[in-house]
Amino acid sequence: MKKIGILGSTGSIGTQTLEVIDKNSGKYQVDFLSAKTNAKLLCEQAKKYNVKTICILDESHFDFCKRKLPEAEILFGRKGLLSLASNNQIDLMVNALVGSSGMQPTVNAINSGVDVALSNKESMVMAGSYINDLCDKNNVEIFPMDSEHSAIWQCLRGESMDQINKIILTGSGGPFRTKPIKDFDNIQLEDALKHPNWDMGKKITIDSATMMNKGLEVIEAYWLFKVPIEKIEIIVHPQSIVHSLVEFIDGSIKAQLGLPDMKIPIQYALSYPNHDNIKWQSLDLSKIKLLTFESPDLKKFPCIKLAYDAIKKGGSHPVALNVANDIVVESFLNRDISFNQIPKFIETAIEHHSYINSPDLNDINNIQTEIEDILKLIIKKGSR
Ligand code: MN3
Repeated sequence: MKKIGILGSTGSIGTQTLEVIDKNSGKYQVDFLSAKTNAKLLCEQAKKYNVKTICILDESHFDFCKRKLPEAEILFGRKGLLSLASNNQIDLMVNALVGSSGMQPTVNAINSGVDVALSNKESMVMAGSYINDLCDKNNVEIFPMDSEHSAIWQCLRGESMDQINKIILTGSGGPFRTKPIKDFDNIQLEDALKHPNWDMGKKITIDSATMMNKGLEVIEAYWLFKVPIEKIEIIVHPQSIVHSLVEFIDGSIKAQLGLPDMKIPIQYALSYPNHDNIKWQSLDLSKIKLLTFESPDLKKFPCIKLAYDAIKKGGSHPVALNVANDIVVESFLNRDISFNQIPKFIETAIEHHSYINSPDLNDINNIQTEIEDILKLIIKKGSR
C-alpha cells in the first residue's frame, strides 16, 4: 500500500483526491490530513480513512477535533502544518494547499525525501529554481496534478527534451472570454466566480477569470519541464477538452485529451508511472463535435503579460507577482477592490518591491512581507 499524506484535504482538489483513493480500494493508505478551517469535514475524513494524524490550521477548532477524534494526534497552526509536511514515513505527499503558503510545505516534504504530487502551483512559481535544486539533491520527484501540466507530462513520456520545439498550454479563457473590454469595469464578484467548465476553489476561479492562472501555469511549466520561456505558449480553448500539447522539432504534435475532470490528473499523479484501471467519465468526441482554439487577448487579460514579464526578468519578480496576486485576489473576494484593479495593483506592487537576483527562502519570506506592506497602502488609497 502506498502511504499518502494530504495537505488541504477539505478543498476541491483534496476532496477529489480522496474520491480517487476511494475508488482504488486497497491501494492507498492515508497517513495524514490537514485543513484550514473546515474541522467538521476534516474529522469526518479522518474517521472514514482511519487517519492517525491531522492538522487544523485554525487553532480555534482544536478542541472540536480533540472531542471528535480522541485517539488521533491533532496538530494545529502553521507550525503543525509544517511538521506534518516534514513527515518522512510516507511515500507521497499531496499538496493541495492554495496560494503562497503552500510553498514551504513542498520544500519540507522534499527535504524529508518524500515525492510530492503538486496541485499548489504557487510552490513552483515562487521557488521553482530552489525546489528543482532541492529535488536533485534529495532524489525526489514532483508529480504535477494541474491538468495542463499532467497533460504535458504525459505527452513527454518517452521523449527526449532536446527534441521539443514548444509546449502549448491550453486555457478555457474563463468567464469573460467573449465579454467586450469596455464592460470589464462593471464586472462583479459573482460574475467572476462562475467558471464555464471547471469546478474549482474560489482563488483559482478568480485567477481563471483574470487569466493569471494561465500566467502562473506558464511559470510552473517553465520550472517543471525546464524549457526556455520562448518555447511556452498559451492557446485559448473554450471547451477544455485538449488539456495541453507538445510540439516536437519535426512539427509533430502530441496532445492529451479528456473531459474536464480533475480526478484523471489526480489519479495519474498517484499511480504514476501507471494508468490505473479505474475509468472516470469517458470522452465521446462525437458528442463534443467542435473543438475551437484562439489566441489569448492580452489587452483584456494583462495578467498574462505580467506573468511572462516576471519570468523573463527572473530573480524575485515571479515571487512578487505571486504574492501580490494572492493578496489582491483576496481583496477582490472581500469586495475591497474592483476586477480591473487586480492587474494594476499587481503591476504596481512588483515595480515597487526590492529586486533580488536569486532569492532564497528567507528572501522569499521577506518579499512576502514587503509586498503585503506595499499593497496595504495601495489598496487603502485605491479602494472604491
Ligand atoms: Mn490548470
